[in-house]
Amino acid sequence: MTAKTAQAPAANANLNANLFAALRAAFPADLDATAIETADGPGAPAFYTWRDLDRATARIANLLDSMDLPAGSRVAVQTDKSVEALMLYLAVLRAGFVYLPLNNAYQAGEIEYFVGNAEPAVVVCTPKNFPWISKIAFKAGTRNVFALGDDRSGSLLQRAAHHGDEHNVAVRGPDDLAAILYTSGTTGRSKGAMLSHGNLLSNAQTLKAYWDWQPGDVLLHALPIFHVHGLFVASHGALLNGSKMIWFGKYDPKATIARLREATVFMGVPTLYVRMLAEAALDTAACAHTRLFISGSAPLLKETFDEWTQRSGHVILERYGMSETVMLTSNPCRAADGARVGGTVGYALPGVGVRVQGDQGQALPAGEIGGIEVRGPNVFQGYWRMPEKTAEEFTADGWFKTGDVGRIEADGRVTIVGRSKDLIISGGYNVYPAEIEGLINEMPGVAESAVVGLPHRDFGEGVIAVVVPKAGATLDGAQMVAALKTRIANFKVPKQVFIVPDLPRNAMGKVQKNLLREQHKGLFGA
Ligand code: MLC
Ligand code: AMP
Repeated sequence: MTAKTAQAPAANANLNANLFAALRAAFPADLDATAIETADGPGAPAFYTWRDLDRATARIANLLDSMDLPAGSRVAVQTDKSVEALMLYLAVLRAGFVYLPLNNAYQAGEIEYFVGNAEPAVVVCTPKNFPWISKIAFKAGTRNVFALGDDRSGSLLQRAAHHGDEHNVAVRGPDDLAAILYTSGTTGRSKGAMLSHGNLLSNAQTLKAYWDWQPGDVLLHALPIFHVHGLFVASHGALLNGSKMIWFGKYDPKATIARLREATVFMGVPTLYVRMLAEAALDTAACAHTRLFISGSAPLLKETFDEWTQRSGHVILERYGMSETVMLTSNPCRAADGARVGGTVGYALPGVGVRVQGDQGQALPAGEIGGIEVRGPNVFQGYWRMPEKTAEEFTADGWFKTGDVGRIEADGRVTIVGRSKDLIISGGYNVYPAEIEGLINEMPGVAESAVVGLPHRDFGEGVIAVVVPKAGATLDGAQMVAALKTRIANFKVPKQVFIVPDLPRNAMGKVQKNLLREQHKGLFGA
């Protein structure tokens, strides 16, 4: 990490690898044009100009600078989605600190872990959650806790208003940290994936070119901004192109379809597409203005891909990425680069290496299935304060093991066929069975449990738990669900709990989760 140099000498501006400097340089010449128009939430429609983005991020960056934080300080943020929350992210980059976004579904136990592990110098939360989050933060040694509501309320903006609206972007090198994204592991607690300014900027620039961002493009932004897809892929894409965003605080399929008539680019997890397809209003006329529909974060079912083609007249571009690497592969955007093929995630992005290795780490021929490994300027700097975990996830020759399983055809096209990591992806959010099983196993009367994902019409996969009571104990599945809701983010909570006398095991004593998935596969009607 470079020393704190918030006041960059103007002569060095071109040498600054700070991501914000590149985003700011892409603002259009007309700073009074609309950068973001809100489509829902308090005060909608609200219009934010590029000048508003510049000034508000300057004020917040000046506030951060005024606190004399050590270089590399983390700013942990759990707020609702709002334009001001995006400004806060940009301001943290601008001031050269490290942004740590937290899903707003996380409960106290989860927040306690993240704050304890990352030791942020600053925590920002909603006014509603301030009483309990500030307690957790102060206990962990964080001295600065601010509130930010989705209606511009809270101490963050009040304090920032006392600061100037000009700010020299902090000079940062490409390897300096820009963000930490917590991502769970198959064993143990969540790990913080450290992403640098260079990781994020190189990926954003690659996607700008590969997805053929055009002058006049307008992005409909309907994803949460706590994860890679909404925060980086979508926001950076629009900002780096100087493109306007139509901004939804909450996803609503009807309202989204109505606003597609003004948007040229849309990005969503598969559930967003499934929900739009359930609306009669989704037709070729509604989609006529949009040039590019992108899907990722979870597998897009072939039937969703086909139905979308038929109903909208557009072929979805599916791409593949992860928190540790941002985007890795993509189906082509331009017809000249090839066809978009449903069920595949396309080709390695320019500058990104993707290979498939066998169990013994041997190279596999085209078409054979193995572990997907990647390298490139987009691959993260390691897990926060976990050098051993980081080392485990890289091969001796420097490739990152994604934990995804797939194959690469002779022409380079990648298909994901499964995961070696025990991971469920529900509505685009990751759920690690080990975390949920750990909590269930601690409950009174529980002998053991297995958490699996089942095909789910809406979420792709839906979480269930199969639980064995201790001898003589009586368990109530509904009560267990209610108890879990107070402890973990709601999307991780099993939709149903089955109480059984024992779990199926193989000869080695390992729980046969595939049998549980088979037994319950029709539960969610998929
Ligand atoms: C909400 N619920 C979910 C859920 N989301 N259940 C399972 N899986 C989910 N993803 C449940 C809640 O627990 C709640 O149940 C009920 O649905 C209503 O909650 P809600 O918050 O009102 O739901 P809704 O707004 O409808 O949210 C659904 C959604 C949301 C699909 C819009 O999940 C979403 O925005 N997903 C996108 C995730 C995303 O951005 N992923 C990108 C990760 S980045 P109850 O019982 O509690 O009332 C990444 C890398 C990459 O993966 O490649 O991009
Ligand atoms: P996260 O850790 O939340 O960033 O999730 C990353 C994981 O999401 C990847 O390792 C994949 O398992 C999965 N993923 C992302 N995009 C796709 C896709 N297009 N198809 C299948 N899985 C995907």
